[in-house]
Amino acid sequence: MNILLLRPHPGNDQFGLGPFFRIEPLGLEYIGAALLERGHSVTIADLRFRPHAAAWVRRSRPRLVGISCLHALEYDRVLEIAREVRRATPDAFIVVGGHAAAAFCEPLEHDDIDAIVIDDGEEVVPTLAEVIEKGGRLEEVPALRLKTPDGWITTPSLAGRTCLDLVPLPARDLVARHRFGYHCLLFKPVWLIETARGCPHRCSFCSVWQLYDQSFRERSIGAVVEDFATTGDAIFVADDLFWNNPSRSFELASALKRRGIFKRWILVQTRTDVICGNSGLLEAWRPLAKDFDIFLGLEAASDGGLAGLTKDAGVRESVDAVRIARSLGYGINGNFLVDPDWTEDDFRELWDFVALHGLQRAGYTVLTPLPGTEFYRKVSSRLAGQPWSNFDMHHLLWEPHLGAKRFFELYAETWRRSILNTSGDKSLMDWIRQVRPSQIPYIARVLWRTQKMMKPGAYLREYEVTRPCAAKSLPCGAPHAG
Ligand code: B12
Repeated sequence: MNILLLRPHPGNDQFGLGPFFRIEPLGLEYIGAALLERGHSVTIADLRFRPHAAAWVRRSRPRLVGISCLHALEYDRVLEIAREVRRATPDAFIVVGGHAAAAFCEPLEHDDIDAIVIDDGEEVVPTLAEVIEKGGRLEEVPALRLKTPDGWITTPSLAGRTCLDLVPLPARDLVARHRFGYHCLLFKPVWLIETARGCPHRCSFCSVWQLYDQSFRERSIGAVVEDFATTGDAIFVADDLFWNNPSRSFELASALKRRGIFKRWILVQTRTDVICGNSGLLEAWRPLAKDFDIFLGLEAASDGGLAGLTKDAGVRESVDAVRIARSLGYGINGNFLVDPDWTEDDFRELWDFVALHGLQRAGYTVLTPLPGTEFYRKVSSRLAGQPWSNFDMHHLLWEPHLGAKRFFELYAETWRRSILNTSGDKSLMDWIRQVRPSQIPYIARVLWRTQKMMKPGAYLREYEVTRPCAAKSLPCGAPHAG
């Protein structure tokens, strides 16, 4: 059967560094591998490079079209693509899946979509393809929200969590034509590798543990080593929580070394307390790449702030983790969450913390109730009418405590204190001196774009344009109605 898998362009990405992190659609590549194994003919089209879904439909003549929806900010875009596909091929079966679709599927329950996969795709999509091909009962395909003549229904769950070794390696050849388009800032091309999935922790803003019931699954060492051995020099590790299982992580590092694997760059994401308890593990991993960066969810500058996010770690761990990682030669990138309900003092506390611990490489996002979290359920009545593209963590979804104007002044000032501010401690010339001549135009573009994040007026204009109509009639500073 001909199957077309589509990765949408996320749409509104004018704030943040989204366009400078273009990562391969690994979920679709695993699903692609599972489908190829069953003898199907699979095309993956990355619409971030060639946007017209209808052209891909004409070329691949699919009976089944899968659209991925990784982030909540993509819901509206996914619906537009489903509409375009439906017009181009009215008889094809259209299924949507991916993190945001599985974590919160309601916005996708629309006539142009036939089903939504609410669990991992590599087990469900091949079963779905088989049932469509043989004309079986769709209600028996597990883990679906399914459109029926009587409305949307939920099919039975999978028997258990999908074993990650069900599909040992992704079908990366299916995106070979886009390989040189996948990059993280200056690292190009970049490969995305998954060694484990899920997280046992319970941070209130995160939808991952809530989707996977705090489970944590690992791929076998052999499969991961093979994946590292057959990919390129710059690796983004997709794991929600790297180094979570120390003994297995030691074993993986040894197996990679035995195979002679050495990369130019590796990026992993982990928690501060994982680093504090495992400096030996970090020592074992460090020789595996020339540059090795860690992305840390630092989130808040005080124990109270961290407790409010159910982080289950304190600022002591943040400070120690940064010290340990730096002493071993890791680069630290992090992120802090800025709460719309903050006072002026909260901003100052964050600035002082960043300055004291030299965290100017960290970034900042607006604390956002992401669909699929308890936090979202609690505040959803305040969010009525918000376009989904605003759920990118750079938009305000309700009027902040300080009023939008003052909030954005302080938010922009927070960014001005980062190394991205070319009028700050690190000038444009300092950046340019660090890169090769051929990279200068690109780094100039990145910096030009990021200066916008330091301009309160840019946020304020966007806020006025994109907030729901009902809220627009309120004077600035007045709380939004329900
Ligand atoms: C890689 C990644 C990115 C990359 C690239 C994403 C991209 N555009 O391609 C970058 C770094 C750019 C990124 C950015 C952001 N991200 Co992101 N990202 C991830 C991450 C870490 C891994 C995704 C991945 O590839 N996993 C590995 C593959 C194998 O798994 P998978 O994608 O889940 O695929 C499986 C299933 O979902 C399903 N499936 C997947 N696709 C499909 C399609 C079909 C048709 C079907 C049936 C099934 C299916 O089957 C697959 C195989 O089992 C996830 C974490 C996560 N656990 O999902 C966060 C995550 C998706 N990101 C998140 C967020 C919040 C963001 C940002 C908003 C963060 C920010 N501070 O700005 C930005 C948004 C950028 C933008 N404007 O688009 C949140 C989303 C939460 C939500 N509910 O919306 C997540 C869940 C992280 C988190 N802990 O909260 N992200």
